[in-house]
Amino acid sequence: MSDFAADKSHPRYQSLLMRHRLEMAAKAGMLADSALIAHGRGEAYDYLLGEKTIPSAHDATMEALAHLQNANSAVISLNGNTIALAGTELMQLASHLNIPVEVNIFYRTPERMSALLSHLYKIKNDNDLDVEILGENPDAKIPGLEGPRANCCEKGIYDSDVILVPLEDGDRCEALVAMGKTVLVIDLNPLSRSARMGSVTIVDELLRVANNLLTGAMQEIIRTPRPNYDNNQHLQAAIDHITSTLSS
Ligand code: PTJ
Repeated sequence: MSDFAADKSHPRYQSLLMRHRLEMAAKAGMLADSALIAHGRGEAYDYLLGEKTIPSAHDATMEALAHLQNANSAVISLNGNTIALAGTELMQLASHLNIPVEVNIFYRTPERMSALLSHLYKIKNDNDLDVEILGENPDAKIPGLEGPRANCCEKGIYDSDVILVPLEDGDRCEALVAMGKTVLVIDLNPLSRSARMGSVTIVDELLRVANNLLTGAMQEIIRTPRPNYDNNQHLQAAIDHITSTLSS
C-alpha cells in the first residue's frame, strides 16, 4: 500500500490510511462492490466510540484471545475488507498462534478469490510467516446456508471449534453458532445481528483489534476463557459508551 501521501500529523491520518488501503484493494479486484458501504457504516460507529478501544472492547479482545489459545482447532476467517485493512496483522497473529487462516467471502467469485489468495501469499512470503492459507478448494458446506457463501474447507472452518470472524454477516454468524462453534466476532456495530449472535463480540475497529490480539499473543501468557463471561453485558457497555458520547 505504497503511494499513500497523507501527513502523519493530519488529525484523520488513520482514517485516511484505512480508506487508502481499501481503495488499493478495490483496484486489485479484492473487494465486494459493497465493501466501501460496509466500511462507511463501520466508520460512523467508530466515530461514536471515539475512535479508540474502549475498556469493554479490550476485555472482550482478551477473552477472544483466551479462546484462540485454548482451542482444539481454531481458524481465522478472512474476507475482502479484512484482508485489505489488516491482512498482515492477522497473518502475523495466525503465525504466532500456529493456526490457519481461511479466505471465506460473502460475494464469492473466482476472480476475487484469486486476488485475495495472491495477496495473502505475498504477505506470507514478504514477512516470512508460517501460516496455512485455506479457502482455495472448499470441500464442505456450512449447514443452513444457500449458495457459494456456504462453501468452506473441512480442515479449516468446518472442523474448527473456535473461529474468529471479523465483519461477518448475521446469517453466517448464526449458522456457525448453530454448528456449536465458539464464534468470536469483530464488529463496530453493537446492534448488528452478528454482534448479538456471537459468543464473544469485540466492538472495536478491526486493525486496532488485530494489533491488540497480536500484542496479547506475544506476551506469551496463556489465558483461560471465563465460564461466566457475559457477551450481552459487553454489548451493553458499548451502547452505553455511545449514548454517553451523544449526550455529552
Ligand atoms: O468480502 P466479502 O464478500 O465477504 O464482503 C465483506 C463485506 C464487509 C462487504 C460484507 O460482509 C458485508 O456487506 O458486511 P455488512 O453486512 O455490511 O457488515 C459489515 C459490518 O462490519 C457492519 O456492522 C460494520 O459496522 C462493521 N465494520 C465495517 N468496517 C469495520 C467494521 N467493524 C470493525 N472494523 C471495521 N473496520
